[in-house]
Amino acid sequence: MKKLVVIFISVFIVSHLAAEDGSRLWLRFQETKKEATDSKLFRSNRKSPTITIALDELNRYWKGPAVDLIADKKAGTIKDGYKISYKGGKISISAARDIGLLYGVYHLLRLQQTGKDATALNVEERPSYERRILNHWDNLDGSIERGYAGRSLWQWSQLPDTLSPRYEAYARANASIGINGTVLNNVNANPQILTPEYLLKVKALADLFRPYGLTVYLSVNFAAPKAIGGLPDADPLNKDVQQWWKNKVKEIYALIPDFGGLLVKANSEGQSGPQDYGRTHADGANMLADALKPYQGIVMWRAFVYSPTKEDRAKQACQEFVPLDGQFRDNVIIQIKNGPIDFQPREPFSPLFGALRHTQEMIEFQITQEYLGHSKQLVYLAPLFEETLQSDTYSDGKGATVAKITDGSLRPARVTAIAGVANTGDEVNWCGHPFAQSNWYAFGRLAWNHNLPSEQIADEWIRMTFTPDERFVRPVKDMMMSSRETCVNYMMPYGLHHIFAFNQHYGPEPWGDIPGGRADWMPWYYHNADTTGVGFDRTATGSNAVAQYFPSLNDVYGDISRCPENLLLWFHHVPWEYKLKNGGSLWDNLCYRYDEGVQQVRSYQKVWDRLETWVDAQRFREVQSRLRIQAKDALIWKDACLLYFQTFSGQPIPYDIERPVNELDELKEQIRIKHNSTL
Ligand code: GCW
Repeated sequence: MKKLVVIFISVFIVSHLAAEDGSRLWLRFQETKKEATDSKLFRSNRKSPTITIALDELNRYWKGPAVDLIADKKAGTIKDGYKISYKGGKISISAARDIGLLYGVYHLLRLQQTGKDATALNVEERPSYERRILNHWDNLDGSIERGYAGRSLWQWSQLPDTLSPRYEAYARANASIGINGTVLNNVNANPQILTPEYLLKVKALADLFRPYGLTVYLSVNFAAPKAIGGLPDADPLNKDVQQWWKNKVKEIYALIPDFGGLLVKANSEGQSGPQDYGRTHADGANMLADALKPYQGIVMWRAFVYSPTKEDRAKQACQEFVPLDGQFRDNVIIQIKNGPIDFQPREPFSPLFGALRHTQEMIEFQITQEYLGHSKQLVYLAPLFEETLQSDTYSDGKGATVAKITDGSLRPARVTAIAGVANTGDEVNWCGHPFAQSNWYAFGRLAWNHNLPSEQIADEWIRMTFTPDERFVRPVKDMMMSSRETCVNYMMPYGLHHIFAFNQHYGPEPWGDIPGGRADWMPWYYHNADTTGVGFDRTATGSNAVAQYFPSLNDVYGDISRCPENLLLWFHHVPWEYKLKNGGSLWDNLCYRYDEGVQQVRSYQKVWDRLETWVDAQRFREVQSRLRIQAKDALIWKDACLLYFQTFSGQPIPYDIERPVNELDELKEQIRIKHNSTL
């Protein structure tokens, strides 16, 4: 009998929770049953499509007291900000813009969903950045560069006539976390996006997104005037080229009056740019800025530029852009990746932050996990984002954090913005890994408030996405909060970087070499392992990249005894027997770190398996099977890196940790086969 009851209960739990496929993201509000007259509980002094959405959300999901939405140009709120107050049994949300009211409604729903008290409120919110933008690396053929959650959400062949219901769901998800811009296409841009045919498709999306406050931007190919405009060149000083862009921008604004602007990857990784014509990045950016200026559009010009010269790749962005400081128009903003190389598991912040004193700067994060385990590994990225934003650049003495440099508080800025490379695709759960949704969420929340602790964001997300029950929230939060460091441990501890398998950037390939290939794409370029030690000497005796940082930070980074250990091999070539702060040698510590990473993933498996009763069957299994993959892959990372580096260190792997279970030659062969199958 007892057994039967147990079976009955577990069947009940499973079937009760089984309906979840992750498609609702963190927006798992429960419909409230209201009488028709209840809609009077929610009122606004203004009508607009945005306010209709806000009222509808309240009607469907809000269980608390009556809410007034007060649109008031003089509400005293900044930009998209809002105020929420509670008086006489009623909640009022006031905002200068309609979108502020919608954001306020999502604030209330978030409180409700996370089990927080939604009365006794006295809240004023204002965004850290005016433009909070997703960058989609989506191609027009439906593929996504570095996308791991299926194909593009944009069904270009069916647009503009057929509109997928996911477009609106996407806009709503973004609005719920304050994201207000989206660059629809890959920075490796197909010029076709600017043809009249595609612009009509873009307009259809812009029209759908507008009520959710989501503005559309496009990436453009600098050579477009040549590629689709029939001009002989794309020289930014050529009057015909300038006129072509002016006409094109006019055409865009005639279709999309609130179009946001253009994103450009120029003279980088094979993309064309002004340097093709002996012009500078400023010449190129300003030409586009002049075309956009009459419509209040902006240019986001990427600083991700490097070429295979003898110069350390980490130095090249500063070398290119610092001499141009002050030459950019006031509607240009330089979009800088968080680190000087490329979205690695850990990098120092890019030294370009703060180095441009008369040029607006924005940060670009990567939400899609190109270098952090794709959609197979559980890695919560908010601690990485937070680490960079709170890094002190010392550009203006102590306290000049990347956050303050980019949000306009340290230096006046006409445009403030932040970008994240999206991790969405057409998979049912949007992001592939159920936990990858947390990275989209976290990016939005940090873009709204860059001082939010990543732990608080994780807490909110878990409660909304799974359950507010503490017995679930606590262990899952611990797992998320340590997950980025875990990934660093089993992939690239102590500042190692870019030792990934060529091109696919998933597994390890520290031995990787393509004879005659670009040195700056080869792992050995970055790790420099030899019998004396490992790491990239970026001090004065090496590339001297440390000199690009401000004093006193450059002294710290440049001094092996003061350099933070988590960046040691980024800045120094360190002898294998060098003693770290704990007294152990670099080699021994490296081994312990890799092993620790493996053990941490195994501990996540244990944590997750114990939580089965709290999660619906589908999402439970999806996470469970991905953790199994992650555990296997962490072991591959450890064995590959330790066995490979051991060929240089010549030292034993400390006897108190698990022995490698893979042969180096077999690992090399496996990766080689993988390469061939993806070619
Ligand atoms: O990280 C590298 C990626 C490229 C990407 C490039 C960039 C869009 O491997 O796929 O191209 O960065 O940011 O431009």
